[in-house]
Amino acid sequence: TSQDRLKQQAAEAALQYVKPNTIVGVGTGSTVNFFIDALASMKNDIEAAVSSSDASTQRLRKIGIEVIELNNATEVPVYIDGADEIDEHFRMVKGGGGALTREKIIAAVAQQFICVADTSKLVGRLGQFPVPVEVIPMARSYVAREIVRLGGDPVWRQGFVTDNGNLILDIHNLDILKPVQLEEQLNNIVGVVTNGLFARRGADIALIASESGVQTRTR
Ligand code: DER
Repeated sequence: TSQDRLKQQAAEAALQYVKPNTIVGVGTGSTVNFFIDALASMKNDIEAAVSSSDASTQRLRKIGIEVIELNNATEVPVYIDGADEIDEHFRMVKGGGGALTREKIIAAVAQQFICVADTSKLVGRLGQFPVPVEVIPMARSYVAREIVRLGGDPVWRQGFVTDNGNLILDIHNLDILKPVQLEEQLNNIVGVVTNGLFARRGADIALIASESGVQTRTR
């Protein structure tokens, strides 16, 4: 589709940020899959990758890139990942693919977070896309009640278990005026592992593909 072509263009533009002989942080999703496929062209120049999901790990290994544990990575200069939404302040909603916890961990470690997206992900205000929240299974109902108190409509992503063995609640109908504040409120609910608001630590660079080309936005 034309959106796939845009995702591929954004993904390929990210190659220029991967420094030779360094560890590259790799996110999850269909845009990142195009990035992984493009990485094949420079796989001999990559020391190794750290990966945010089993799916990305398998795709990286298939093209012959070594995937190592984050704890064994001396440094992660760049992390390339997609987003479900990104605003003009580089704040994002992520987690549509269910990998938000490991994505957020690698993003916290990486020196530069490079978001690759097609223009449909650009929003004026975050929250149209339901905000995913990873929760410890026994806390699901309690967390759902607390989210209702915050004004959200939590929907259990039934049948989905994360790579960490946890569950996901997707929060609908949030009107997010203060993304950093809401990120912290969600973090403070006992039983929440991670929430999909990447506002406190957003992206540093956004590569946004549209019909007129790939726009590089720097924070
Ligand atoms: O789940 C995620 O955070 C993914 O990065 C998602 O936000 C982007 O997925 P897409 O590239 O398939 O749209």
